Amino acid sequence: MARLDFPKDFVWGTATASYQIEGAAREDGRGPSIWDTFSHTPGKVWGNHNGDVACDSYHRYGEDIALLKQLGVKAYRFSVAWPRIYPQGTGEVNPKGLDYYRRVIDGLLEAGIEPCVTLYHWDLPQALQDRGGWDNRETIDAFVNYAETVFKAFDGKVKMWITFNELWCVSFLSNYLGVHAPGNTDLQLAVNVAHNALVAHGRAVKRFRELGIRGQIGITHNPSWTEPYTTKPEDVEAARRQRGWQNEWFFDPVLKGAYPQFLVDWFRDTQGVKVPIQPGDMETIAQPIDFIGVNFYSGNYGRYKPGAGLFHCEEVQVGFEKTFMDWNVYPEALYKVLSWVKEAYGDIPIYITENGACYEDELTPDKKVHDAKRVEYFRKHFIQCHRAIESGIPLKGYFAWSLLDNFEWAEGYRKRFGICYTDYETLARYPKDSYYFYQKVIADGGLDV
Ligand code: IFM
Repeated sequence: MARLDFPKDFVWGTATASYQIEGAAREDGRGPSIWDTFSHTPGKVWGNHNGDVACDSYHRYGEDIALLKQLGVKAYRFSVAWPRIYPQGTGEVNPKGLDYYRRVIDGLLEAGIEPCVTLYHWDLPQALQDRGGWDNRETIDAFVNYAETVFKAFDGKVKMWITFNELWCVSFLSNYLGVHAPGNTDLQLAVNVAHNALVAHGRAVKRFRELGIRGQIGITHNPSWTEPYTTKPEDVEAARRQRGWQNEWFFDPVLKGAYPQFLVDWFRDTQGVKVPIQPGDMETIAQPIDFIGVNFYSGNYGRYKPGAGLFHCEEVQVGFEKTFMDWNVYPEALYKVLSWVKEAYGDIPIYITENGACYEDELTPDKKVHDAKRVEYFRKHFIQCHRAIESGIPLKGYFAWSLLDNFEWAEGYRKRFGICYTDYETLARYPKDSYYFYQKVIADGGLDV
């Protein structure tokens, strides 16, 4: 047996997002978001579920904070719902929206937990979508204005800020693959959305610095790892394109100030799609940031197959164990992603801002959940985190996804990622075995493997 000790200042945390947990969709002046529209459109979400009530954290945040305190985390990552602050996206600020987050933030600080705020975890005000959403550069101005309001309101209390969560999902999953709100299927639109949101990120970081807001700011991407199935050049190239789409397309502009040229060429030559770069955009996007957030779940093997997806890359099934999302359990891919970040971008501090697994959990009659597979998933990923730190990668913290079972977007409530079980009938929360496992890892500052 070996002992894996983590650095004393390693930030252990857990994460959630506004639309997935808050509910209270029409309360205290909150305006509609694209997720209200999407989830209320029949057939878009499994079981036609929606986030009207979710985990009701808008009213039960005190219970959530008590769970976090008992868990022993140093930090809690949550997102602010833009339509609570600006119900129409711009215009008059809604003080009741800010009050809610003030209550959450003060509660966390009283419990000795650092709040980590994500400004955009997908709930774009519907009023902005009606004017083109992220395809319209006016949305960039609206975002910077919203960010400024939130920065000023919580300056000094929040020390860790994240502009955007997972722009691959915001752009390609939502506007090319049509799986998430607003549900479009247009590649040029998806590329525009990614670009404009990246500009919004850069402008918000710039504003953060100009205002002298205290703390650190970064962005969270969701890299995946496609390993070539063979060393044949066509397989290597196909896997490289697949990784580039998921990874470099978002990391390079932020950390290098340019899109990966091989993919720019690919989009132009094979799809007739161009990146709508305006003068000054790339400098704006590449504002220095303090850390990079990595949300990691899975990886795979890929090989060249004409016509397979955008990049002629087909996934090869090599026998990985799967989660209930049908995602491969491939912990070494986390190490590969972290190694690639260091190799490609140098010593930028990295936080794993999400990692976790979905399984079919059952609540026993005595209100326990024996989620052994999730425990094993965490254990294997902690081993890779430790390995990364040992090899000199500046990994500073880890946020488990998620504190609670919650609204899993197009999958509704049937897919559970929580370390606490949510009973959607009563809205009671029950810590699972994985919660107690994580609690012990945090208390011990590491684990035996
Ligand atoms: O639930 C999501 C989260 O909102 C963003 N990252 C992936 C999670 C699991 O799908």
